[in-house]
Amino acid sequence: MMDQILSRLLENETVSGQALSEELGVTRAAVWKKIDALRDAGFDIESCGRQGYRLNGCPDSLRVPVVLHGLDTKWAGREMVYLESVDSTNRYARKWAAEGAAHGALVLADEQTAGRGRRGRSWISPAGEGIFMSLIMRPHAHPSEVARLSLQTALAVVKALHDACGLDAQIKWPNDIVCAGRKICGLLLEMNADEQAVHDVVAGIGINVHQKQFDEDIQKTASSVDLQTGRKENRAAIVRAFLRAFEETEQLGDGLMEAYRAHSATLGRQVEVIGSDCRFVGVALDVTDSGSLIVEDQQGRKREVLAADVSVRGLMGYV
Ligand code: BT5
Repeated sequence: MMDQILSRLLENETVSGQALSEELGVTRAAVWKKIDALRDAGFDIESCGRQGYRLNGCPDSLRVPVVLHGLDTKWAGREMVYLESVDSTNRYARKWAAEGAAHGALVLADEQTAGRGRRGRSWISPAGEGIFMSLIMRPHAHPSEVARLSLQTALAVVKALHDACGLDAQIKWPNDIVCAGRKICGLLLEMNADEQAVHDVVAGIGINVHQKQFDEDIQKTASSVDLQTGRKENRAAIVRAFLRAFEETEQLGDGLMEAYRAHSATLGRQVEVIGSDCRFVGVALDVTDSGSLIVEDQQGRKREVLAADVSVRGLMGYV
């Protein structure tokens, strides 16, 4: 009911308590209680006598009506769930996908208590500080084509940060978004497929937005959007920009690889490839359509490196 009241307040200049109570089939006292709860959550709601209520200001909230307000996408985020706290939005989204969530459904959380990184690593997800979201897709694709979605997701995040915050971020292969040499976002794509077909893909995106400091182990490698722009950015605006950018990057067709290369922090750099059974230094030359990195080693051999297998470190630091 809180979200229904919130969307009326976002859509109209003033909303009468009477109209709300009739529409929602509850007492005016019940409406008043919810208005109070919204005020407690930071929404600036003015009571204007008989006219009812007016919304004068929104906090930095990821509640569904706030994110939907001004969203102009066709399919991305047209269905959305917001959770104040969840173990992992990817875990939640995979379950929702298995239960039949639509293509484009989005899970958003204000906090994750067990945010997941790749290969059993964790993603630090403090309440109110970041964007933790998972986009569910049902692509008509062969499992081998899913890598493209990973490149597309990375590009959409870069575009969103540019459009919403004017930030120039880059993609550190395979799945980090970096700015000034530090990680501001990590991506985790998980798919549910058999040999012939992909049933669903969940693209998990964790963006550091408001953090001013980080846990000791990531202090030297992590940053946040606010630290980079020097302003307090708006999380809902970034989510909307991401959903819009995701649909736009879908239209790129063959241009996707070119756009990806243009925003790569890895290509043309000396890198150290660290795998479970190999370790070598070389120059990153290209990323293939299937998402592998082509590295020329010191013997001049071109080696194809799969994202799932290795970590890549720049010789001069993290990127
Ligand atoms: C990633 O893994 O970068 C993927 C992170 C994906 C997180 C999103 S949040 C929404 C969705 N739901 C989930 O449960 N997950 C996704 P990886 O490349 O393995 O990087 C993990 C490593 O990054 C950790 O081992 C830390 O060293 C570092 N790290 C952890 N939290 C960080 C943070 N908030 N900012 C920067 N670095 C972090």
